[in-house]
Amino acid sequence: MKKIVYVALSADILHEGHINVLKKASKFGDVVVGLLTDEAIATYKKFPHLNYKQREIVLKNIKFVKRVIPQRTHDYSENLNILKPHFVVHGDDWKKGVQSLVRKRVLSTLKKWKGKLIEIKYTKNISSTLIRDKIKSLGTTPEVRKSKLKRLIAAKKIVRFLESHNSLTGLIIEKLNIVSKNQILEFDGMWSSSLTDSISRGKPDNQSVDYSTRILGLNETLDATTKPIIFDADNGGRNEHIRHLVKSLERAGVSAMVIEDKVGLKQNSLFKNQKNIKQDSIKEFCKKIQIAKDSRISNDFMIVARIESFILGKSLKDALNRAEAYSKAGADAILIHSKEKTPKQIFSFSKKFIKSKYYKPMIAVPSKYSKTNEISLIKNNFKVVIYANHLMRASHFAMYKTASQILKNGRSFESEKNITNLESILRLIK
Ligand code: SPV
Ligand code: MG
Repeated sequence: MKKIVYVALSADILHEGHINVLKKASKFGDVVVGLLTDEAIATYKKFPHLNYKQREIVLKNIKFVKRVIPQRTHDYSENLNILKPHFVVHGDDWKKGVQSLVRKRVLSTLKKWKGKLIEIKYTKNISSTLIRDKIKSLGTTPEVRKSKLKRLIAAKKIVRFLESHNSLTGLIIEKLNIVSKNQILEFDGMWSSSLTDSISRGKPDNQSVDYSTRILGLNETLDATTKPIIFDADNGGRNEHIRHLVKSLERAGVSAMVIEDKVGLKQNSLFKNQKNIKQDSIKEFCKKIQIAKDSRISNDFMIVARIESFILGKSLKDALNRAEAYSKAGADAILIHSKEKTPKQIFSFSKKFIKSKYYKPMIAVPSKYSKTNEISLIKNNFKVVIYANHLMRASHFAMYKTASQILKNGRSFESEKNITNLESILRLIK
């Protein structure tokens, strides 16, 4: 009987380095590839371009591969304990960094049946990360970008969006990543906020800035980025206009449109006084959701219903009734908003809604209850978190401070330590 050789791969971008590993592995026996699922990859590195099925097809057709099985965690133990392979083969580039702990676990697991780890010399000057960066610089297509949000929701414990109001903020979201506890942390996409789109144009958040103007601005961000976008569409406007809005957003490659159940002249939901603001009737808002849903070209485009019951002082029961009705009408996700300092309202909602037969993924916007962290949102079954205005607030704070300092000192020297240095700004966009 031939020996079993286990190789774990993401196989999102295959290159000669992978073929080298697989070829050498096949010399030791039958190669079983543990193909990392989207979920497994999302826990420690950048989300794959291709989904599991697509990656599986490619691998199954490589002559050095005997079998492909899913590896559902970054850790190999589960598959190793089932397969008990004679060998595990990996490139020798995983001794340091986010993979080193996984390597240690592989070694200790293999010990149980005297399996061996074979490490193959890393192929120089080639890596998926290098290729990925090159591909990123080429950009993306609207279809690929649009489909990302659904995939992220299916694969990640929580999907993290941050507000963007221009290309520069988009680029920060696109590029920033930090390593913490053996994981690469990054934002998954951009929230196109009505509040910050308005403020950046010196207008109030009451639909003074129309959709066309906002989408024109968004186009610049689309040019500079590849991550998915959730568009804040206020209440979606008149029913007669929704079809055109959906069309424009889809064509641009936006992944989701959030519509809120308010009518009449809107104001921002975080204002204390919401006295003159009216909520739509369930019936009318469901009609709006249906129109939006019927206008879609692709199932990848998500219609998110945003419930303002808590903002307007209404009850949990009202919010739940609406959530079920909106879900039945076709909403793909529910954004439950609150302007309380604690997450009590939204957690009381999620506790009930998760049990509903009309359950849909829930989105939280912790602007006021900002002490609430992602771990507790996950525990309370939220799938998406939107940090809705923070890059705008950060830049306003820094700009105000710098402008005041220059006035006060009659020169700019004192502000140098608070601002990005010239060298970095010049090199920011290569
Ligand atoms: C926005 O960012 O414009 C929003 C969220 O709609 S909130 O400001 O809380 O209304
Ligand atoms: Mg808004």
